[in-house]
Amino acid sequence: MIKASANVAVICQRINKNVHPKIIMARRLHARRLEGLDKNIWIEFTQLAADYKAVNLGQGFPDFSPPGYIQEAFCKAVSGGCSMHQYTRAFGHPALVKILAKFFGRIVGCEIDPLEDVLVTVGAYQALFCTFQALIDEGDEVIIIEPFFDCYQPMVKMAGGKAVFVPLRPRVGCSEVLSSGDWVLSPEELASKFSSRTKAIVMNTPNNPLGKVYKTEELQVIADLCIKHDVVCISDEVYEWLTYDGAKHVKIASLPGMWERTVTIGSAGKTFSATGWKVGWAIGSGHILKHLQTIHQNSVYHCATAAQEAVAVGFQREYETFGTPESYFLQLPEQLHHKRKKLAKCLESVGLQPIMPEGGYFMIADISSVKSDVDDSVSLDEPCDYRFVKWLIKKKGLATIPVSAFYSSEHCKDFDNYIRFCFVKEDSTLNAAEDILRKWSEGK
Ligand code: IK2
Repeated sequence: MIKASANVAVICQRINKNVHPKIIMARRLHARRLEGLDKNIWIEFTQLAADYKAVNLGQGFPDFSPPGYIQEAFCKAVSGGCSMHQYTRAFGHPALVKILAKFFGRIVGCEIDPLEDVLVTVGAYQALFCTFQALIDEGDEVIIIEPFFDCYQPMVKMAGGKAVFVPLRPRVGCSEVLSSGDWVLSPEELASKFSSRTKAIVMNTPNNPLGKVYKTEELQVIADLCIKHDVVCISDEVYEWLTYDGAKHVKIASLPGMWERTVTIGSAGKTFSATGWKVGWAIGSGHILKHLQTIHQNSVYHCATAAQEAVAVGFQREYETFGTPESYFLQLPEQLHHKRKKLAKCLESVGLQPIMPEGGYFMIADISSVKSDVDDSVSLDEPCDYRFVKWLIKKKGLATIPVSAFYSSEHCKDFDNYIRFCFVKEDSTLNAAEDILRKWSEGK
C-alpha cells in the first residue's frame, strides 16, 4: 500500500510538479473492504517456487497437455472464421450452455434450461465471485467448511458477509488417520453454526486440499439443515471427475429439495487439464442464477468465445463416450490413481505420513515427525507449516503448499502440521520430487 501510494505520488509529481506528494498520500486510496485481504498464498508461493526454480508440487495445475481432441477443437475454433473471434452470448456461448445443460441434466436428474440455469464464467473463480456478490448482503452469515479453497473467505468479506467456520476433523477414536474419508463433520457442531442470519453454506467435494469425497449420508445432513433454515448451498465441484478406489462423487443438487437452493460450480480447467483456458460455470435454478447473471453483466460480461467453443466440443465428446474407456473423465482419474499411489509411497518412505485422498489431485501429509529439520533462518512468527514449506523450497528445491492457509485464523493453529502436495504432474516431475525427499531423508 505504501509502495502503491508512493508510486502514485511520483507519477503525479511528474505530471504536475506543483502537486505535493503528501497531498496525494493523505487520501486513503483503497476501499475499506480490501483491508486484510492483500496476502494470497498462490501469489506468494508460486513466486517463491519460481525464484528458487523448485520442483513444483505446489499450485494445482497439470504439467502435461490436455487431451488431443480438445486441443484440436481449440485450434479449429480459432481458425473457424470471424464469429469465433468476436463476442458471443454474454451468459455463455450457445453451444456450451446447451451441452452443459444436457450433460448435467442427465446427472442431476432434472431438466436444466441452458439459457436460464447456466452461467459461463472466467474459471470457477469468477463463478464463485458472482455467487457471493449476487447472494450475500451486508451482515449475512456464510458457513464455510474447513479446510476450504482459500478464496471463499475474502470473497464473502468483499460481499459484506461474515464467514462462520466449521472444520472437518479426524474421526474420534481413529488412532492412525490414513484416508480423507476419516475426516468428518460433527452434525451437532454443524447444526450449531446455523442461525437466522445464515444465508449460505459453502462446501467443496472432492475437497481441496484434503481430497475428501462427501458420501450421500454426509451430504444429506447438510441438505437437511439447508432446507430447515432456508439456506442456499454453494457447492464447489471443480474436481468432480477425479475420484479413486470406488469413491463416488454425488452432487448435492441431486438430493430431494436441493436443486432449487444449490449453485453448483465447475471448471473446464480442472475437467480437461486446461487451467489456462479459464472457462468455468455456475449451474442452478434460474431464480438464483438470474442474480449471478446481473453481477456478470456488470463486471465481466463476455467470456472468450473460442475457448468456450472448444470446451463445448469436449463436453459433446464426453457425452457420447460417457462411461466408456474412451472417456477422458475415466482416463484422467485412472492415470492419477497411479500417481497418487506413487506419491503416497514416496512420502511414507521418508516419514511424511500422507492422508490418502479419495478424490481431487492433492495429498496432504503430516510433517510432525520431520519439522524439527527446519533451521532458524526463517521467521518464527509464521505458522509451522509455512516455515516448513519455505525451508523446503529454499533449501531443498521442492515446492508444496502449507495446509493452514486453507483454515480460518481461529482454527489454523490446530492444523499447521500438514503440507499439501499436488500430484497432477508428469512422472518425471514426481521422480524429481522423490529424489529430493530421499536425499534429504538419507542425509538426516
Ligand atoms: N475451486 C477450487 C476448489 C479450486 O481448487 C480451484 C482452483 N485451484 O487451483 C489452485 C490450487 O489449489 O492449487 C478453483 C475453484 C478455481 O478454478 P478455476 O481455475 O477454474 O478458476
